[in-house]
Order: sequence, then C-alpha cells, then structure tokens
Amino acid sequence: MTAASAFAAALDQAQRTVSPISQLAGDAPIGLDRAYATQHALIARRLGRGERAVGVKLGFTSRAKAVQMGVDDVIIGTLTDAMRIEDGSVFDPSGAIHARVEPELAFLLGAELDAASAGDPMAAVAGVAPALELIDSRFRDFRFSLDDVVADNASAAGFVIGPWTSPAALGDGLDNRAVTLEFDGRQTAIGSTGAILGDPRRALTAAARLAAAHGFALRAGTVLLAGAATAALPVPAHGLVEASVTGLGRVSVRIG
Ligand code: OOG
Repeated sequence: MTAASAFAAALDQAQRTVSPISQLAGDAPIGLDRAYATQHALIARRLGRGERAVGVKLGFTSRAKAVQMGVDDVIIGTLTDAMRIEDGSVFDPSGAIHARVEPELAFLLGAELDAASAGDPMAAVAGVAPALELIDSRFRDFRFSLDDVVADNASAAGFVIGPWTSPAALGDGLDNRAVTLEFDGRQTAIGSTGAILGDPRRALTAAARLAAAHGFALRAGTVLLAGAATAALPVPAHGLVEASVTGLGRVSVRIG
C-alpha cells in the first residue's frame, strides 16, 4: 500500500513543477483517512519550506460544484499564506496547471470554532467578506475521485479576500444574497449565497465537524472559505476577475 507520504511527495512535485499527474490509486480508492493523511503530509512539506497555515477552505458545499465535479461530499483543505493574494493584486496563471476561479464567501474567525462553539457558530465570527478562490487540480484533465481531491488539498491554489463586514453590521441574513462573477466587467456567472449549504452559516458547522473528524484546528484569527456559490470557470489568460456579494461589496484579482 502506497504511504500517504509518497502520495504527498507526488502531489507536491506536481504543483511545484506545474505538471499534472494521474489519479492516485487508479480504480482502487485510497480511502478518506489516507486521503486526509496525505493532505496533512503535503501541508507539512509546505510548512517545512516556511509557509504558514492561515485558514481552511471547504469544497463541494454547493450543488453546482458537486454536480460539476461529480462528487457528493463536503471536504476541507488548508490555506497557507503563500496562497493569499491581496485584493486587486495579480495571479499568474503560468504557475498553475489549469486554474479555475470561483466566487465565494469568507469568514474571519474571532474565536476558536470547535465542537463546543459549533452550536452558535456565528458567535465565533469576527467578519464576513466576498472572496475569490483560485483552484488548480494537480490531476490530469481536472478529473479526480473524492479521495484524490482531499489528498490534493481540495485543489487549493490561491484566494483573495474583499472588505470585511462585522457580523453586527450584516443586517439581513446571509442566506439569500446575489453573488456574481465578472470577467472584465462582463457577468459570467451569477448565484446566491443560499447555494452554499442552503445558508453559508452552515459552512461553519460543517467545518467544525470536518475539523474534528480529520485533525484540523479552526483557530481565532484564521480565515474560513465557505465554498463556491456557482460552478467554477477557467481563469482567463489575462484581464480583471471580480466577484460581488450583495451588501458585502466586491473583490478582484488581475490575471497576468
Ligand atoms: C475542488 C474544490 C472545490 C468548492 O468551492 O466547492 C471547491 C475542485 O472542484 O477542484 O473549492
């Protein structure tokens, strides 16, 4: 049986050399536990090179994403400081195999989110923001099983966070706000925050459950990306990619 550390080395190499690899175990699933062990080993390699863990991301919290990728379970991955792109700054697609972009919602944790605090998860939230996520599967043709994509750190490649709004200033609920994705001012996708588990606040509860089950910590001061509100689109060769969420403002990244 191939060890998680060997799978992690292959995924790490794929990302660093911008060369896709085959799915990890062909038709024999590697199993969810070994998939998360692989992801942890992959992140340990990055932290060993000086990166810092700054948050987590959820995957497949929306039906649109689950259908697009043919998988049906919420997963969790790790965000590091090397993946962070300042709002309005540049993402270089030549460092990615076949990057895609998704409009999302981000939470800033003001307190640790764990099984005890998950009953009232918004109490742990210090801010909510529109976000863009850049994803890049290290697997050929962007095709993977659930185990593969867990091992590949949920395809995480980059993320951009817009302005934070404090929970006290949120006003209406979070479950029915329009989310748009625009390329050079042209609307390319539209969705609703309700696409994220019916209400993105459920992403907090889901994250607490997944974190407890798979050895993640959701610490104060870290970011939680709640998952895409629409299907992902290929990153254009150049231009401005922007997302908006009603009442929360806009976030952008320049491609090139
Ligand atoms: C996996 C990442 C999914 C989301 O928001 O659902 C994800 C992928 O589709 O490659 O980030």
